[in-house]
Amino acid sequence: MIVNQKAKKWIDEMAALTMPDRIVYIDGSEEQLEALRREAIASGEIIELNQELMPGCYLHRTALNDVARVEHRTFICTKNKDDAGPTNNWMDPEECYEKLGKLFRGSMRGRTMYVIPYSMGIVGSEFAKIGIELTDSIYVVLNMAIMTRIGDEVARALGEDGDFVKGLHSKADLDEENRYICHFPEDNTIWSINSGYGGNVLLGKKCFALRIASYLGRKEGWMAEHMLILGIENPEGEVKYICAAFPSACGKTNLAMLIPPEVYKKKGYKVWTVGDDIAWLRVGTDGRLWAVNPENGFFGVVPGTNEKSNPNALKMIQRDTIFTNVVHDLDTNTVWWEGLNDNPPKNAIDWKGNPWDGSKYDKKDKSTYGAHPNSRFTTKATNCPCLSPEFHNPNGVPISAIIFGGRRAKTAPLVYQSFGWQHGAFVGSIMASETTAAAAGQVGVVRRDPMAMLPFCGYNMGDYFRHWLDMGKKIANPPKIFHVNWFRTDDEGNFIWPGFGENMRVLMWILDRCEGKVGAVESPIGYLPRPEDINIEGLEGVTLDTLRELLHVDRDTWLGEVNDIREFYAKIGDRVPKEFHEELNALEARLKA
Ligand code: OXD
Ligand code: MN
Repeated sequence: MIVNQKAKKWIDEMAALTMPDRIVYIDGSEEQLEALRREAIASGEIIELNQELMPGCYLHRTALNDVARVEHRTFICTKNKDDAGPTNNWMDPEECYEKLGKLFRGSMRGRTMYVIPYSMGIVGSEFAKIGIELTDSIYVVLNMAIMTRIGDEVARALGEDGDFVKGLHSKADLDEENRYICHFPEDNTIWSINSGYGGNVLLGKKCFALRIASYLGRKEGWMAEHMLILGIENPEGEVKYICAAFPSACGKTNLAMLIPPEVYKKKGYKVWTVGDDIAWLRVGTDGRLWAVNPENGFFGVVPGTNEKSNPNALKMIQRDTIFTNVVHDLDTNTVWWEGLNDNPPKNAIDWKGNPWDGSKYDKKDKSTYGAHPNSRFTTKATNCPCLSPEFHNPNGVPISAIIFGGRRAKTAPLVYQSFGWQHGAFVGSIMASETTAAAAGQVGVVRRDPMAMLPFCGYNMGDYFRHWLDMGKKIANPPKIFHVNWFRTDDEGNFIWPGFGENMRVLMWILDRCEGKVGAVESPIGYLPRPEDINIEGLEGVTLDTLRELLHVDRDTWLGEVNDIREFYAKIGDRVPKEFHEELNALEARLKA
């Protein structure tokens, strides 16, 4: 039960606006969730899958026009336009409340409003933050129950006068033209209307844990980042932790759950997953940077998940999982997606709800695909076979290395190390990647995506860069900062590096660098590994020559990058720290030397 006075008043106001028939408070109990599942099955909102083969698994299909985050309809509403900055869409807060208020008015008529108290981070821990989401979607309730900690224990932690993020969501009528995902960082508020896609409506995730939290982090002296967190345990049982930022759908979940190659496994190395998408970082009393994963589950991209790419993920989605927009195999009442195996079902329904015959599926012809490229699983963190025991530690884990990465066919080498925190922050700021299906729009275009935060930074990107530099000054023992690129291709467009579990070989070089155990070659862009320092034992098809190719830095291509970055900085404007311009000039000078 909610006893918080501000919350009660706000819920009353939002109910008066949206006019639901009923208000149901979500207590977090299994009985209540089960009753909601039954209701959603009866209405067709979710389909119950084969409970013998896949216990606790369900399938949901979104509307056809509602399959990804909508960045062009996502707004940061600050009083001063410059505080949102040129990389965000902006609306004046009053204008936005008024405009969306009209859309929300009566939008829950005939429906139930669910009140979900949720915590990002371990309930009641020093670093956790509380939100309340009001929604008219059972799908949202069921997903929030997986992705966050919800219910009575959160309402108790909120108490009578605690602060919380106010999240209002209505599917309304899923009208694309009136779809808005709006953030009001100055009053801890999120309004989302006319969507049912996870990234737009599970308000704890991108909206709160990144956009609102990045704003709060700057105010309060910590950081909210689009990063996975993993631990590598050596044969002596010591674990070192790494955070890595990649743009959406570039393999964060796969890297977070990787299985070490045989050479490492037999020596006793293990990999532990702490998080796959979001890290909240703060400076510990020991002067190191500590990370927690504020989420409680994984909302991952399904296509491409298989026994080779991510066996841990495949295992964890066999039970207690909600699938969205994958193929429904009618013979077995299970699910299928592109990249799972070579046996697509013949008697099936595709993500659009149409009959689908897998014998007509042709890998080379996307029009024959049955699952949406951004189809998703939602599953509890505790389902993950390699979940770190530290996942439950409210203090989080100390970070040895930060990795930035993107999907680049040519420019970026397999790995390089920055010269220090300031240069490392600069390396993060110039990140670029070829776009994927996680956001609506054209796929395969290169776009600058600083720290993988372009769609998720809740304030001016220039101020965000400054915050990175300020944080660096507060960390006595800062993590070392690296950049990786698993996606370099040869002239025929084939990936040169095998990726997946083999990426551990690169992580090992990174950790060796952190511990001063291995040398490096200084290049204009940073420290590069000597090819012989990347362990390729037991790796077929990769030779020292392959590594030389993967580590090659082409000066002309990079001088082209410099020009592109200069234009990008100009777009962000005069809040880009002068230190970053100096780093860019220094990079150019080194390339020309
Ligand atoms: C995600 C995304 O869902 O980045 O994690 O789009
Ligand atoms: Mn993400």
